[in-house]
Amino acid sequence: MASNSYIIVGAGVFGVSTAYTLIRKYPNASVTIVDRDAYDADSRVAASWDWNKVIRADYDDIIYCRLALEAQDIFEQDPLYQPFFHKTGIYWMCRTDYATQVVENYRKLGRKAELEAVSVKEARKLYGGLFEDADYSDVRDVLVNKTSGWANAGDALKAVTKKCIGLGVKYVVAETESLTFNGGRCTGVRTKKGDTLRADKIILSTGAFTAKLLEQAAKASNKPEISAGGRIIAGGITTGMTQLDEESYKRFANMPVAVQSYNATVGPFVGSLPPTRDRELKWWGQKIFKNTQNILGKPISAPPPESDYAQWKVARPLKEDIDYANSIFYGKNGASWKMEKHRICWDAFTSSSDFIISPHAGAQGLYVATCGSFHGYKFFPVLGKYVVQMLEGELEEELKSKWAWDRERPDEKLNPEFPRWEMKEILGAQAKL
Ligand SMILES: Cc1cc2nc3c(=O)[nH]c(=O)nc-3n(C[C@H](O)[C@H](O)[C@H](O)COP(=O)(O)OP(=O)(O)OC[C@H]3O[C@@H](n4cnc5c(N)ncnc54)[C@H](O)[C@@H]3O)c2cc1C
Ligand SMILES: *[C@@H]1O[C@H](CO)[C@@H](O)[C@H](O)[C@H]1NC(C)=O
Ligand SMILES: CC(=O)N[C@H]1CO[C@H](CO)[C@@H](O)[C@@H]1O
Repeated sequence: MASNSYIIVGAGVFGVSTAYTLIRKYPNASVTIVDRDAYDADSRVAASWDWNKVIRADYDDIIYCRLALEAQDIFEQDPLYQPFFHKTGIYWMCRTDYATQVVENYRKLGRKAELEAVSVKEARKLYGGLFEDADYSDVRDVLVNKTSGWANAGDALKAVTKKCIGLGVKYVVAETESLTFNGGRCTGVRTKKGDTLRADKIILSTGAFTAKLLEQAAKASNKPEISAGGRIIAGGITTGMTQLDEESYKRFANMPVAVQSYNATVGPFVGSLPPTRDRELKWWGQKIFKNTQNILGKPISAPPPESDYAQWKVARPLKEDIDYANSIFYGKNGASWKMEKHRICWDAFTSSSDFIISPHAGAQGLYVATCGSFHGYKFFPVLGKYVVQMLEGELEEELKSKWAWDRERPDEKLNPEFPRWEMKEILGAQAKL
């Protein structure tokens, strides 16, 4: 049974994919997206709004491997997504037995694994020696394949959002400050300006802001059970770009997505993305950080309070993280590159890096669909399908328990990607931004 009105807070991949699925399934339903930024704004805070993102299916977790293959098929075939996908392949410097596990997962899923693990010696010679000077210390093998690539992330998000609006989805630009309740039921959202919007189902796809929003709603309604209570952590990571000159561009234009992976002791994986049409080559850094603040009396990690999350104010120690990333991929080949743009990108994390796609246990009519945990973008074309299954109680058992609001959560220390720094710790004396 379809309920006929939905409010989705947040126009990143989780929210937009949900809106797109709903409006096609129920063309007469009222589907409203509320976001603090216009979908075509020049600058947005969404993690999903980016120059580019890696689209890969090489997961050691077989569930995400299956979902990523499903999503990648759509990126390749659906005319809505296809223009934004670039199937460049991947070059994955592995320090664990990840490569073997990925190959095994493909086999189990009955897919032809167009990927293989090659020795470091062989790998250095691939792609005309682009990665000959990378840091291979402790690397066991390099996973190379043709199936992965990258997407023009912000452009794809804009195109799908526009399509939703064309199909009748309403897009409201407003900051949601709180939620409204009638007894145990969530009935709508209240904006910062004081407007109230109501619907049968309220879906929060608010990314890094989610824990803060839930805290505000808990406080305003005197419902402590609405708090995220440690389930959702906002984490930040620095990205940086250089613009290649014509000559380097020729060399790097057809490069694969490159990844350096480590383990839970050393740190998260670091990546470098092929140049965009503006010849801009991108990295993300190795330092993933929380920004724990006192929010209504509780220590909660959230993006900086500025309306743009202060995402363009990147302090020197974070820029150095990008210089470091450059050095471990390109060594002397990239030593003279000048970094042109830096951004801090904020996402919502769980300790297992699993999404939360679940009814909120604290109120009826309230749902959470977010927590991309730094790997959510690639699932853009399929997220909505699973969110709608969740809304309708039809999510398969395995996904339901993996993405549940209430579940056992593993020790974050076992997760290499989990934020292990405080932002102010990295910024040190320069914290007075
Ligand atoms: C540096 C970096 C690199 C990444 N690389 C990859 C990659 O290569 N591949 C990959 O698959 N994934 C990657 N990810 C992860 C991916 O970007 C995220 O998991 C995903 O985009 C999260 O989507 P979302 O919809 O939950 O949140 P977001 O995209 O952040 O969207 C949340 C939206 O909610 C809005 N919002 C929040 N609070 C409010 C409020 N109170 N009122 C109104 N609106 C509000 C925001 O404006 C925003 O538009 C990366 C993330 C980062 C940060
Ligand atoms: C992680 O890798 C480092 C160096 O590569 C090694 O010293 C450490 O023991 C590894 N940790 C685990 C848990 O495997
Ligand atoms: C097994 C396999 O398909 N390997 C390929 C991975 O991608 C690189 C780059 O396209 C090819 O050179 C390999 O043959």
